[in-house]
Amino acid sequence: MLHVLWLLLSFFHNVACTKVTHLEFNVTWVDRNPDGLHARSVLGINGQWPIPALYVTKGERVVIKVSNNLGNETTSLHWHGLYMNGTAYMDGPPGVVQCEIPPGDSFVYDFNIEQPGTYWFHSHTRGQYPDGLRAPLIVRDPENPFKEDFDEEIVLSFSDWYHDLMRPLLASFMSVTNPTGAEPLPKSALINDGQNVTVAVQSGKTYFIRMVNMAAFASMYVWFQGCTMRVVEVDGIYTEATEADMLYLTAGQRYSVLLTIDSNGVTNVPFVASMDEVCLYVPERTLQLTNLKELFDEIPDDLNANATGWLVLDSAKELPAPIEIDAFEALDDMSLRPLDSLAALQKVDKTITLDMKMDNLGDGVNYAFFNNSTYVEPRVPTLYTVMSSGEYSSNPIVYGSHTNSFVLHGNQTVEIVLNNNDDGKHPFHLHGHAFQVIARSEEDAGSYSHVDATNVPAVPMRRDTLLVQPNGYAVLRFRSNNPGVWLFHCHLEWHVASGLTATFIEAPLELQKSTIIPPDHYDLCARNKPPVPTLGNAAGNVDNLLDLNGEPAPPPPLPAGFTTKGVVALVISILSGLMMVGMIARYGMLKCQAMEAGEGDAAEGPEGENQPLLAGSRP
Ligand SMILES: *[C@@H]1O[C@H](CO)[C@@H](O)[C@H](O)[C@H]1NC(C)=O
Ligand SMILES: *[C@@H]1O[C@H](CO)[C@@H](O)[C@H](O)[C@H]1NC(C)=O
Ligand SMILES: *[C@@H]1O[C@H](CO)[C@@H](O)[C@H](O)[C@H]1NC(C)=O
Ligand SMILES: *[C@@H]1O[C@H](CO)[C@@H](O)[C@H](O)[C@H]1NC(C)=O
Ligand SMILES: *[C@@H]1O[C@H](CO)[C@@H](O)[C@H](O)[C@H]1NC(C)=O
Ligand SMILES: *[C@@H]1O[C@H](CO)[C@@H](O)[C@H](O)[C@H]1NC(C)=O
Ligand SMILES: *[C@@H]1O[C@H](CO)[C@@H](O)[C@H](O)[C@H]1NC(C)=O
Ligand SMILES: *[C@@H]1O[C@H](CO)[C@@H](O)[C@H](O)[C@H]1NC(C)=O
Ligand SMILES: [Cu+2]
Repeated sequence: MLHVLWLLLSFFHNVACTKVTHLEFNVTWVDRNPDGLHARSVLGINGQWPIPALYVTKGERVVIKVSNNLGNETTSLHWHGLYMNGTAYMDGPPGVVQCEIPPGDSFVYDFNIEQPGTYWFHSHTRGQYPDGLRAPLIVRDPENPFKEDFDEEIVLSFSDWYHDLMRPLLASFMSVTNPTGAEPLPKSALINDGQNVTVAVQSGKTYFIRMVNMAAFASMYVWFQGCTMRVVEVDGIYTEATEADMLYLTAGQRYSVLLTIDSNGVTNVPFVASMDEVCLYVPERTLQLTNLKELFDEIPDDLNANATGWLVLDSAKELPAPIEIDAFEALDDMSLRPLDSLAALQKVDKTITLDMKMDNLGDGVNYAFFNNSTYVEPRVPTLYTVMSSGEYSSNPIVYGSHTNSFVLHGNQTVEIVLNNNDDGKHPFHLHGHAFQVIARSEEDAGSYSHVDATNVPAVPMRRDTLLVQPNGYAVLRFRSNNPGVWLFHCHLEWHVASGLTATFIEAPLELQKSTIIPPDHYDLCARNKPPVPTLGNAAGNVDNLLDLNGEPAPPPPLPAGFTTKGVVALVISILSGLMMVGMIARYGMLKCQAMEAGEGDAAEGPEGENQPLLAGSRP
């Protein structure tokens, strides 16, 4: 029955006169060395990496068959910034709107593109996209309001790059030996997944330059030496042209600018992507990291924080090194005004206040929390719980105790108050929407107080990914006019791993009525190993939707009175102990060698005995 309905639906879908683009993405490992310092496996598509930008046109329908030929990892794709209006089940995150695509398997994404602008697509499988599975997604606009103002388009992606693969990095990040949650540091900055990029330009022409930060962790300052840009798009939203000499892009953010190449510019123009090092070394976290590093006598490698490219007017002339600058002064995105002048949403129907922090759980590992709750993927993908829970779908309990789930009624004005009670900067991304930014504090402003609500900008900036300052706040508003299940999470991939995610279930009853999940989505779950249930609540309980027995859960809290500092002290003392043992062992070994006696056991003994102490306390 479902199959027939689905066929009928797709038939009517097809007869409408939309252009349909069919693509096949064969996801495989390929070997690359993008910073020239270290060759490694990266995730490519159809044997290509860098993965070329995907160009589509507004109004088009795309059908993309993704085949997972990785052999040793599952995968999925998310279309960052697209509203997926009517096709929430194509949004991508496993455990939320679909199941993982297992190795050797495939899955079809099929959706209409209704928004123009600069987007990107990336894996939404745990920790995967920084291994390379990401690329810009450009939606061309036949009615681009700036189309008279430029001659050609340029796409630039920025990224941080790690020499190790994400699997081992995640294991060391989410470990009792890293109790402060210090994030692994990248090795290099990349532009267009490489370095020393040159882009041919002509004097007197104006370029529409689309920029995407696809990094795992690093925010980037970006500037074109000696040039002033005019910002015209932020995360898919056209803005009134706004001058800027420098931009700041967090992971997940995009900007488009108009840049005119001055006819008296005689030389080639360097442009730089420079990592915000303040966001890489969060004092509270790296303080401990430094101690541990010192303890291990491990000097961090040089960080290649800057990537340079050139706009080339004359390829016969030299590519000058960029002039070192002494201050980073980027445009404040709060000053941007959407071109459609959409006024601030007033009369808030529902406010969700989220206090975020990082802390340790009983396994000694550092996690991230919204109101003391860290995200753990439910047993049943949340969208499938919506579809199979009837009227209970309006009760947030069915989505589990560890998914930070909030049910939104349709067509309401929703406000998110986000208090960042952490010392780090966090870029927050909402799926399925662009939000208005009603307020964003400076660093150390403390929590938002509704008394501050007097200064609402008349026409607030809208985007889908926003930087929130350390120990500061942000207030976001949007209309719940897009039934679906949408994640709200920090876009630093490390913090997704540590649980900094919430789930918005938007208009679930309407979703049930308006949506038929394509049958191959459920089939994919059945082919997962082990199979993923697609019915019932977060625990997969069908009979009693309010019974969450057996739901996936985080480790228990630390014993009362135990603090992060305590864990750090403990870990340091254990590690120091191990080092001592190690030294004794090495000393012993030397002695053994010197004596050439059969006492080698004594040398290896202590290490052998102590190793499990650490290994055993890992999750
Ligand atoms: C995907 O690429 C791999 C490696 O090149 C190849 O062996 C395989 O046949 C391809 N699969 C598809 C579905 O194209
Ligand atoms: C880019 O140029 C710099 C400076 O010449 C060089 O050190 C670096 O290795 C180059 N990067 C690549 C990937 O070739
Ligand atoms: C998966 O395969 C790639 C490519 O062969 C390899 O580099 C990587 O280490 C493998 N991952 C694991 C966890 O074995
Ligand atoms: C990167 O560029 C900034 C700004 O010019 C400069 O201050 C910094 O020293 C550079 N970093 C490196 C590692 O060259
Ligand atoms: C989160 O905690 C804050 C502070 O206790 C509280 O005001 C807020 O209502 C809580 N949010 C939710 C969604 O429960
Ligand atoms: C988190 O838990 C602590 C300790 O139980 C409590 O003091 C604090 O108010 C809670 N925070 C929120 C935002 O609920
Ligand atoms: C929201 O408004 C749209 C368009 O007016 C309508 O189709 C939809 O049914 C409404 N949804 C709810 C839950 O009221
Ligand atoms: C989704 O579609 C509905 C109906 O066309 C429309 O009212 C709503 O504004 C759309 N939502 C978004 C986020 O585009
Ligand atoms: Cu974060």
